[in-house]
Amino acid sequence: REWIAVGSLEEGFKDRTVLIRGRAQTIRAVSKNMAFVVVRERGYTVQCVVTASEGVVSRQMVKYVTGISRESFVDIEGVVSVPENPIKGASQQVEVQVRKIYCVNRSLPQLPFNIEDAARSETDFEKAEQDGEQLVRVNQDTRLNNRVLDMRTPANNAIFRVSSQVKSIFSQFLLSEGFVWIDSPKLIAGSSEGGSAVFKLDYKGRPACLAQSPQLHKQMAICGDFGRVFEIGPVFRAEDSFTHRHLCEFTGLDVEMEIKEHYSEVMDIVDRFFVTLFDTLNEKCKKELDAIRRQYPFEPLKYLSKTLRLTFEEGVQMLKESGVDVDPLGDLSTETERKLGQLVLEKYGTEFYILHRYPLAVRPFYTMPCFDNQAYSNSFDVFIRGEEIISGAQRVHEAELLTTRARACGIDIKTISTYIDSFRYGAPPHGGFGVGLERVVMLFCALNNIRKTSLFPRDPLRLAP
Ligand code: ATP
Ligand code: AMO
Repeated sequence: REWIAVGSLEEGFKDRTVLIRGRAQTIRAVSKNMAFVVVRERGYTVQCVVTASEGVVSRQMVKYVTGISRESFVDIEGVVSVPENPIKGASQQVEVQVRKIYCVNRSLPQLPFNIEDAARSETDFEKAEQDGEQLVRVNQDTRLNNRVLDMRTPANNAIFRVSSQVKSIFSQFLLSEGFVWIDSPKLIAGSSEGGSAVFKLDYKGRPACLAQSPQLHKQMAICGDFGRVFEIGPVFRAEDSFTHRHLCEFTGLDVEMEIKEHYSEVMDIVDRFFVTLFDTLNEKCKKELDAIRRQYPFEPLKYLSKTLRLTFEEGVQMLKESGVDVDPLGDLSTETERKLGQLVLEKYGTEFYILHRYPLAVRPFYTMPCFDNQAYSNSFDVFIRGEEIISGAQRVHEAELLTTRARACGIDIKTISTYIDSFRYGAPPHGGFGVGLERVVMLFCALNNIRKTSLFPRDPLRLAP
């Protein structure tokens, strides 16, 4: 007798007595003497057969089993067998002949939706339509209102395992490159990115807000001589409209580092980190990516071993040549970013690239202007499948210029005075970038909505669960 994970049950266990714990996903009575229970654990399923037989399993036991509600937790002791025909409706190709079954914890009998329904792919729906079958669709709001149930589908469970790997690879990579892991405050006096998208709150009688990014404090850590820092933490944005890629709270992966000569040193880190990330995910998360792909089919991301870098001007030129009219000193709209992504894919064969030297006017106040042309800046955005996942730049490290730039961008200097003062005692040239974790996972897996990659998404209407 040994506890075995459902996902590892295979032919090698034939005739062995095993103990499994999982959820009763479906319970089906065939007769008074026989019932099937599909048990699910961490997205893997196995069919368990309860057959009444003298001295082994009683008829009452079969009846008891049919009374267990779906999603209840059960412990099963049984013998592994290998059926002749392939098993439909379970991931494991062996069965467990039940000897004992114990209901550890019961679910309410009425579920908001069945997990199998929430786990279906578009292909399942198309096939059912052809076969004249009616399948239940579970819409996004129902899923998110019952997120705990929704997380139980194999694809969703896999998404957050991938997300966990991204954070792990990010921290391991940066620690090995000599970065120090910091935590900056989330309660701050003013906006850190400029603009109005801040959540205001009362801090013991004083106005305060939730940090829009760790921007100011990660730079202050550089002034504190850490050389290279990173952070993984929540970022709050009071977004006031709905898109497939904006949340009001997301996880920021932030980096800040001294620069010796050029902001390309920051892009080098982006380049090496992301190539490592994609390689490692493809290698270590095969099972998870397959589980996601079964419900949401996607092509593996195309990326180069050395990340393509284009200047903003080159991007504008490519767009113009393809007939898209863009302001050479303005920002790119979501639509033009997508178009440029397509053009880059056609020309360079990559869906991951860096666009740098953005016009200064469209970047935050702390961005360093280009030395050779003040209309541009030492900044960059990074794209996956035509959508932004990173903003980064060299920063202004001189207090007077910083003050002038902040004023020009309409920032109330009083709210950032301690930040500006930290540059008055000598500051090294530095730069960094911020990555949106949920966007990286969404776009790596070509998912269509950021709510799929946020465990408990916060958007303008959603504050629960
Ligand atoms: P960043 O914060 O670095 O700018 P982002 O992806 O939010 O990252 P924005 O520059 O804010 O990019 O926006 C790019 C485009 O996305 C805008 O031109 C606009 O079309 C669209 N957009 C941004 N925010 C919203 C929003 N809250 N609602 C609708 N559309 C938005
Ligand atoms: P930015 O505002 O571009 O830059 O944010 C960095 C990255 O965070 C993600 N992101 C979002 N993800 C989900 N919902 C949102 N509302 C949202 N807004 C942004 C994106 C984006 O690329 N301080 C700078 C970074 C830096 O220069 O170091 C900053 O915050 O993936």
